[in-house]
Amino acid sequence: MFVDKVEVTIRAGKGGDGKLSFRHEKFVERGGPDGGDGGNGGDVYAEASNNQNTLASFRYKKLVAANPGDNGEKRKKHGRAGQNLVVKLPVGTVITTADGNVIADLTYNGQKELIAKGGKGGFGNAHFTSSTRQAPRIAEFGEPGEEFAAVFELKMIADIGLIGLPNAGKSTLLAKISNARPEIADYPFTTLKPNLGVVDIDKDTTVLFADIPGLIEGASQGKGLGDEFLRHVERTKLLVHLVDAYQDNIAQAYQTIIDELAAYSPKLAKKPQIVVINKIEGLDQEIIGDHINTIKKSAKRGTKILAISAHSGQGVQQLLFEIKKYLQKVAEKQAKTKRPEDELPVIKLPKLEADWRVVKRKNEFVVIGRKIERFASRTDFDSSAGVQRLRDIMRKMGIMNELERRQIKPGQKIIVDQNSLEY
Ligand SMILES: Nc1nc2c(ncn2[C@@H]2O[C@H](COP(=O)(O)OP(=O)(O)OP(=O)(O)O)[C@@H](O)[C@H]2O)c(=O)[nH]1
Ligand SMILES: [Mg+2]
Repeated sequence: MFVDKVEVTIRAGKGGDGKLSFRHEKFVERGGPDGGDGGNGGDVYAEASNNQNTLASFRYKKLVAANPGDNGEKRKKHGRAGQNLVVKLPVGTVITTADGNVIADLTYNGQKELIAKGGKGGFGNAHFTSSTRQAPRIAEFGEPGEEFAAVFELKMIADIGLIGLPNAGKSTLLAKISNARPEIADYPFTTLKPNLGVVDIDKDTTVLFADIPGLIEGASQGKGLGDEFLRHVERTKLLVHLVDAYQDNIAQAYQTIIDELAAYSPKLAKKPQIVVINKIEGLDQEIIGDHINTIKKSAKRGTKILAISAHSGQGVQQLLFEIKKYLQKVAEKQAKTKRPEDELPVIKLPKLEADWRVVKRKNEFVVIGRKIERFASRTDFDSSAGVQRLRDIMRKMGIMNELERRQIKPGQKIIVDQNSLEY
């Protein structure tokens, strides 16, 4: 797995404030309330896109924010809603909160997830006109948008894993077909850590290859560089198993890798493979044919066996063609069997909107709950009418009853969303 990771702040738009105003008409000293509502703040969405390959653009852009809603205005004019922000991220990005809770796991192109909800616009005073309250001197603040510290983590999962004994030519092949420039040399263990290369098979097919260090007999017991690098190809769709045509014992060279895969994980051993005999540029067809037959005897029935020269490029196009064909087959099968959404561990925000709790703290009572906190965030605590309305809402929600049951005394403080009001 190749990880790219950035920390950002996500901020949805604040809702616009409601307006407190009264109609001015000729000859009328003070008309009815006409303050419009604030517009809702913009939401922040994350969208997975194949056109995005890295998180590099977030290295310096640390704030990801949607626009706020406009404030309400006189003459019942509502504020305009803030524009939503759609953040394009590479497929494979996982978005978590700073403490590691998964918010969205972007696994397929075009997947779009809401990650932060904009604040609701506050009601203007025109909203509160009723027969009993003809001239309300009350307007709400817009609610803040959701905001949190987030981590974008891109786990690049290679489509194809290159495996084989040291010196088989894995890095040479990667260099031939991709943008990667791995180290290549005629001694074992040239590659010490995995290399990743992007391969454009044709104009519609881009494939990610992982070249890992060579395996030797006993790698599962720590011989050579060990086998922990196999972790990097565990989630690939296909393994390309390179065998050096100049090995004294082709069958054994092939079998060593098969055994080491099985020792690492039976699941990995079952992963589909294309076996590729490499370095054939100077060899007779007959010898190449013998090599292919040798491997055919040990390989599972139906295994594709090809011969190439990573150096000269002979047979490489055909290999890429076979890889493309195989990936298409996998994609078609996936499309038939399940929709991508089925396996998404997307965690939605809690739905406990209306729930609340009262906690006693020394001389004061703290009210916790999403809905009531949202009301509080929209309340102007300097306005007695605003505070009274919050009290009314708390009574309606049953919070006042609970406070009374807990023997709250007049003058004691009630804390909601870091604001306080007196009982
Ligand atoms: N003649 C010939 N030599 C090749 C070919 N492909 C690779 N080689 C040579 O084989 C040697 C090993 O190549 P690498 O690409 O480093 O092999 P590797 O499998 O990545 O090796 P490790 O990283 O050590 O596991 C180098 O000297 C290459 O030049 C080929 O098609 N023909
Ligand atoms: Mg190498």
